[in-house]
Amino acid sequence: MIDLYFWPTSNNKKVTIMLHEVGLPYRLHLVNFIEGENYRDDFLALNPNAKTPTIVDDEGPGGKPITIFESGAILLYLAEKTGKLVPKDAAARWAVTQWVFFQAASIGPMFGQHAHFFDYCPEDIPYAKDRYLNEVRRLYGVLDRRLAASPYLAGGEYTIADIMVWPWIQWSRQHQSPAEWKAVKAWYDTIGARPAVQAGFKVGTELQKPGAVPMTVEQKRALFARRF
Ligand SMILES: N[C@@H](CCC(=O)N[C@@H](CS)C(=O)NCC(=O)O)C(=O)O
Repeated sequence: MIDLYFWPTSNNKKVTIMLHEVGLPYRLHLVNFIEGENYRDDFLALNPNAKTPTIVDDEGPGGKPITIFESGAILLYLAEKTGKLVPKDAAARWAVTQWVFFQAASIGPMFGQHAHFFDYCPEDIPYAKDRYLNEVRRLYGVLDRRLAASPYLAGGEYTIADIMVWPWIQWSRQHQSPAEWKAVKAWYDTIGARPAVQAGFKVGTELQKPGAVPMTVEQKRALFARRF
């Protein structure tokens, strides 16, 4: 059985979507990082980087338990464990790996900083807003050109590369128009129609309802200005 340490965000939803796609059962453990639960010793023992998602699979390689953090590594692990959502052909597999890294190294950090400076930063910093909005726009362009030429990110098949990126598309929050990025929009709708994607994305939504977990200015300061 897989234990998933989770809070409902885009990085975490990649893993719930994947688990629903491959049909593996899992136990959900909420780690409320707004309250700093990710800095508890028991969680740091699983992930020294103090971030969700993190999984523990008690039936890892050789039948031994394994702990994995970083959503990209988790998806690669689950794909290998189940033989699903990564093609067997070596060249096709490298295409998947490349787009998985692209999400982890570019989309995640840049879209994340955009969200930080637009939605959470207690100060208005026009330079930072402009820098990250520009990066978000540039990356939508990369996705759009790719998806105009290929039905899925890594080629002809739906793979974990698509699962890495899909939960990060948030049109209005990112100040992007589906009418401008037509290939991204078509791909987004195709993937969003998959029952496993809908089931995985729904996990934890009750915690995201406006007012369900309101973040105070103090919590924002504690979360983003933590010092060690
Ligand atoms: N690159 C990591 C990013 C993980 C990450 O940033 N997780 C956030 C939630 S989306 C988190 O746990 N933040 C808590 C904190 O920074 O204190 C991944 O893809 O798993």
